[in-house]
Amino acid sequence: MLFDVLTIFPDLFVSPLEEGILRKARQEGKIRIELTDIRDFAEDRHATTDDRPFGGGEGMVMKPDPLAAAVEKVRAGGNTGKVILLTPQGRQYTQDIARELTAEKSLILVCGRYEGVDERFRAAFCDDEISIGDYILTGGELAAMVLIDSVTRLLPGVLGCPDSAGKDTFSRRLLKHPQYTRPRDFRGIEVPEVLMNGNHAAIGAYRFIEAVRRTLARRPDLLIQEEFTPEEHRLLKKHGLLEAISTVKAGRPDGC
Ligand code: 9D3
Repeated sequence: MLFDVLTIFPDLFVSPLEEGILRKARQEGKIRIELTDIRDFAEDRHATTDDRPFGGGEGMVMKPDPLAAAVEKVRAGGNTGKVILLTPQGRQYTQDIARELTAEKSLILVCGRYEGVDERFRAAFCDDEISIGDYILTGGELAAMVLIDSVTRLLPGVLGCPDSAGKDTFSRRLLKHPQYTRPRDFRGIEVPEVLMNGNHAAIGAYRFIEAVRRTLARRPDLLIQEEFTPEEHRLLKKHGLLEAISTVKAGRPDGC
């Protein structure tokens, strides 16, 4: 998959993309990341990419012409994919959107800065607009990296084990059960006995119940759409968790 990234800070991308799984995916040719400095497409001798908003107001707006010229350059270079603008006004990014994007051969990611981009560039060039959540960043660059990271790990052959991409927190809508490794005794706190005796059915049941307890406590919203097998239902009943789950599903996560 090809990611063309348009930014005024291409250097921000260097180190995050050059370590770990992303580095390996690039080396193996599973992804390509091309950085385009929007400033190279500015027309004046000061390489201006932003200007004051017509009508007045705080902050600066990214000029449409350097952005348009940068998109046209990557298009001419062969990227025919969707243009995605990273913006606080976009639809909120989720694992479902990451999965959708794995179907694309290439993408053009436009990182906004300042108070945003000129509306005429947005309307004429952007196919999609994505926000990574309700908090304020200084620009779209970190959001673009989040998107690249989360899409890349889903591509075939990127993770060692073909299952590990799908079996995470957000494939089944339950949080992960608590995990333990050596030592068996850490500062007087021991690993739960059930994990030490090799009874895999008991371990599976313990982990399922702990995952449900955690999800109920921290992310009850995730349980609303979750469905359980008859065996899981039996375990939930045995541990007295059925009522709490019904309450969540009835849309009253506070129990009132
Ligand atoms: C009027 C208030 N503005 C600043 C306090 C709004 C504003 C403009 C530009 C807030 C953030 C930004 C820069 N952010 C992004 O470009 C961005 C972003 C984000 O801030 N949060 C979550 N996802 C994204 S994607 C791009």
